[in-house]
Amino acid sequence: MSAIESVLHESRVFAPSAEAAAGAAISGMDAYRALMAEAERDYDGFWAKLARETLSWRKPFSKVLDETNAPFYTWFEDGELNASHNCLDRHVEAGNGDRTALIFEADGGEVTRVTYQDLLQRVCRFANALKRRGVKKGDRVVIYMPMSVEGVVAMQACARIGAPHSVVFGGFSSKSLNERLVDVGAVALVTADEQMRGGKALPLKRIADEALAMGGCEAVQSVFVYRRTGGEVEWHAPRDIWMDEAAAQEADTCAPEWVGAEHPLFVLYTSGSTGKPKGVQHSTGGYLLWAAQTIKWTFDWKPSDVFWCTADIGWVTGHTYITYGPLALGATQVVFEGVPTYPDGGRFWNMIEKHKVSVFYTAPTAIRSLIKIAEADAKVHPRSYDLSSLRILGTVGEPINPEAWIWYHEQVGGSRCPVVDTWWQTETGGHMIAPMPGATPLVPGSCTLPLPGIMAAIVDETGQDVPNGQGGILVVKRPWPAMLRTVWGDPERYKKSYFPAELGGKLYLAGDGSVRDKETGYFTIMGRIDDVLNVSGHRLGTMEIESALVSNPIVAEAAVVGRPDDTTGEAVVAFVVLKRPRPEGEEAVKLANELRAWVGKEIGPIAKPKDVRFGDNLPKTRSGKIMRRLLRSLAKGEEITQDVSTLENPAILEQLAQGR
Ligand code: 6R9
Repeated sequence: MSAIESVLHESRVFAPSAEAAAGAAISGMDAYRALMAEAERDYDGFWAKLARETLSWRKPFSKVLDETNAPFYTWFEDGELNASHNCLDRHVEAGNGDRTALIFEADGGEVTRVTYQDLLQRVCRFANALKRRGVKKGDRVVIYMPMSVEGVVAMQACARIGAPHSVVFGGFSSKSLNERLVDVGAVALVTADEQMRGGKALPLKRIADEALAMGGCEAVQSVFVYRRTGGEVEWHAPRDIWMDEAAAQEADTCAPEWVGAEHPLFVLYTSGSTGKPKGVQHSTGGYLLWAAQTIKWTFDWKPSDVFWCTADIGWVTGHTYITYGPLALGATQVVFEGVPTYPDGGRFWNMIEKHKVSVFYTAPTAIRSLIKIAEADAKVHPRSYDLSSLRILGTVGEPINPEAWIWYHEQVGGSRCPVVDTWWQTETGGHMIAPMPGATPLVPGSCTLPLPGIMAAIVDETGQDVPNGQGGILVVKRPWPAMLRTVWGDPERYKKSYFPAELGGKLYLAGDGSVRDKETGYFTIMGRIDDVLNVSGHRLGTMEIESALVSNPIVAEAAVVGRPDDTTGEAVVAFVVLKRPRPEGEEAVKLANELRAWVGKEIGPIAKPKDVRFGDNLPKTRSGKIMRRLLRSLAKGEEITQDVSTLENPAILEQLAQGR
């Protein structure tokens, strides 16, 4: 049975325990339905109330949703606020300055605690340092940093002065970093000397120097460098400046820059179905509201919780569920520099025990890899640790197979903690379809129901609703506050990608396929319907990888598809035609490795194909179109049962099926 089939046949239901329901803010399905009904009755009123309760506004808004320039929607437009003020000052002002904001654990295990008061001062110092270097409201700052207190400080400092940040994941190559610096028009870059992961140092500053030297980003006047390891770096004075030295000269107060609710808080690049990544632009007010609100609902968050989201700040999950959401609520959270398997596969469980984590949020790919390790070695099995502090478990980034869900529930959560499977995207800003732990009965493999106010639905290719039980295209029918506002510098692409005319121009197209259960209406996500792969929860465009491959001088043509993978969810398979005769044997192995390294260098190690197969050609129709569905079957090792009569060169299938 395929993973999807096993999800669709899943009949186990886990109702909230009486205890979980009793202590929850949203308790029981009637409470959920009442919120949903409230949103349907008075959409503006519903959101306005949440925005007033959850955020602190410098100038109150009088308008809620404005649809006049659809699909360029605005929310709370005449309101003014500052994200960093909401995340820091207001907690300090309320007397909670001594509360721990961050429990930072480094790769090697050292722990640093930062209170809200400390964090505010550090953010102010760095905000002043940015200003001293001429960075002002509206300027873009790229952040290319390891997981660190400094990374959070850099993001919050940008928010404080109204300079939208664009965080680039530390695993991306110099070329990817260069493309993002150029596209977003950065005036400053914040990086580190090196990054530590699993005991290994990676030269971030060197990659950043390379990216800057590639050109097109001459507007970058300042490079702030966080001294993480003390490793050697090349220095370009006066452009380069140590982050600690810059901050030391500055005052520890900095008045927040009040911005309109629609002011861009950040731009985050993500893969789409064409070659070039899209700069997803988020607002300040609507985004921050949802970052905080979803933590209250999906994780039933309480002030006594110790929250831990294992994502990297380079992805949207790290933005919403590390830098913004938890801090907006005044939460205490763990921030982790390292990897789940270092020094051993018990690292997560050890940290949960040590820091008494109560809400734990991670990716299915991490769970799947830790299952394998734990089942092979009792010492690092979750049962060897005291995980009794856990209350709620969450997953994000990709579908979770019921087997992994059950293991997570039983072995990590002691059959006591609800597992919330959260479906959302870079573009949606925060959770969209997810259970509420005190209300929603859980079904492994299903993200259950839309959160209150989210009008998710499944439609066919013409935008018509399909009945439950019938698969289709996942859409959102009404705008919501945390939705992306545009694609940076490319409003046309925003319209075309997310509000396509074929669906009527009014439905938000998520890019995922989905089906709702006949009886419960629960959603199950069936994966992307476009040319986007999901490898270990990371989005990768097949076209992006293809263009990286064909930029290699020995490659004539390449086609990339995904293949289901037990650990990473999907794996990248590349079919390659060289400008020289098709290699075989050792030569093929050698060239495949070279091409993998090439892709690692062009995009980043996450994009490296797991499998590279060489052919004399690719399967094409007579009109020259590559038949990707055939390649997908070949990648899976399936027998070709499809109609191949339109194929120009059927013999090629046998060659490509053999692999290398
Ligand atoms: C938050 C994040 C978004 C894509 C999305 C979908 C997949 C995310 C999921 C899930 C099944 C879940 N996805 N959560 N699929 N179940 N709970 O991951 O953002 O990196 O933009 O990826 O990830 O395919 O469209 P992003």
